[in-house]
Amino acid sequence: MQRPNALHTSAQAVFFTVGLAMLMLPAVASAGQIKIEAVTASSSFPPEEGASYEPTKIKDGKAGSSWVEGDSGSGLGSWIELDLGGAHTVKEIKVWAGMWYSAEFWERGNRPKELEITLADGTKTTCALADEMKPQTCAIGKSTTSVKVKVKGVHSGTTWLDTAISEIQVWDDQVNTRAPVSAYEVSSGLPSDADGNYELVNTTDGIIDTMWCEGSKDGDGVGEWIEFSFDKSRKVSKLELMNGIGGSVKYWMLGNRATKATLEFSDGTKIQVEIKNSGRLQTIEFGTKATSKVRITFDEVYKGKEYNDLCISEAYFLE
Ligand SMILES: [Ca+2]
Ligand SMILES: [Ca+2]
Repeated sequence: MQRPNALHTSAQAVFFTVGLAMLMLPAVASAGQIKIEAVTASSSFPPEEGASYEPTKIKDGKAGSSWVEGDSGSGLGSWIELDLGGAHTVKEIKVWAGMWYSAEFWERGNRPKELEITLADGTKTTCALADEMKPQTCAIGKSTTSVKVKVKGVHSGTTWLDTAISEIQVWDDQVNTRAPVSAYEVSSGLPSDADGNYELVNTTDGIIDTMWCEGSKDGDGVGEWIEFSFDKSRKVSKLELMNGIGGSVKYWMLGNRATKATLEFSDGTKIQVEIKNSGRLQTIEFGTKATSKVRITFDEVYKGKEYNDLCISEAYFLE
């Protein structure tokens, strides 16, 4: 199983992934997430072999694309500044540190270890980042029109001296209409491979090229289920879903997509819904339900051209 950001060192494969980026959706924003209007950086690594590392890669909604600094040395002192297009109360930023193109690339390049965060009024804070291939949060708690992130320490990669950040999300203190998920359960899951993991939590990260994939050996996804438990009973009425392998048209075509599913709520009631065989984020309305969890059992799939695994890239229940 390969993801759209799978590790292919051939220039052609890299070019293909990057070239398709323009055809795909922008980042999956939601209430609570602040749109980054523009980005500037101290430097960027020059494009090579068809792949590019410019500052906007930090806000394209894909973990598989990265901003990589192009300063001489290890990247200490390099910075990227996010323009929020106006004043927002920023609660926190979420950082995908390092090159998430694949687990191997992540190991090979430098990952920030400490970030100095400077707001528009000059306020500075520092944020320590663990050396883990997981999104990490830096608390802010202030109103600002921009967030500047400077690399003050690095976890050294095994091959490249340059420091990368794959994605940054900026969150405000507003109520998010997407019901918060406190626990995830699945009928099966594809094991982690060189490209990363396929855990259900990937469907609620706002990143289009991370996903859950079922892991049944011979099955095509029919009968498999995913379950989202909320922190408390929530009144939900819509499911926002990105079907299949997100992030690239080519890989989307290769994997299975769902076309019909049954939603089961905590009172035991069930509703069957149709799911569009589309790579865009779709909204499925099912009437208002007060529930503390929803299980989605897939009843029907459309088979992809190569991988007989059903994948879902994003899934949110809206209040
Ligand atoms: Ca990115
Ligand atoms: Ca995702």
